[in-house]
Amino acid sequence: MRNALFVLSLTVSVMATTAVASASEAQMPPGERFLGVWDLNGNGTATLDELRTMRARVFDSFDANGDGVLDESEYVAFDQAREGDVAGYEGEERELMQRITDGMSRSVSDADGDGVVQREEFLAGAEGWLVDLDANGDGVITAGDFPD
Ligand SMILES: [Ca+2]
Ligand SMILES: [Ca+2]
Ligand SMILES: [Ca+2]
Repeated sequence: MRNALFVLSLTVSVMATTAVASASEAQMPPGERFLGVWDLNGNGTATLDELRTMRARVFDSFDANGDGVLDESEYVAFDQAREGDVAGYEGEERELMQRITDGMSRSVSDADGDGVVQREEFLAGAEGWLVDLDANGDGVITAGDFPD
């Protein structure tokens, strides 16, 4: 069941055709895990373009009926997947992973407050997400934005 895949392992799964996140992947520090998925060209820097591109893939994989909208029921599966990403972490790492995944929550993503998330709304959410995670304020996400 595709929607049960961990969100932060999605690209890894798609690209490497591995089915599920391994235990070692769940133990990876959140920042490293984030970049492993969202830095699409693997140059150590996740740009706004990469966040938008990857968000489109995440959106499409959870838009079960393909209508370009993530509704409440589709968000149930998405919420479960993000909870799966947070599970296994403790303390500060858990807080960081929670913060990363909360950036895709329905409450954050539903900018116009109509209760559902349109595809473009979800892609546009990449901007605020980047600003939130960009601790050193250089406009991109790198290892330097996460605690050692
Ligand atoms: Ca990159
Ligand atoms: Ca839908
Ligand atoms: Ca940065």
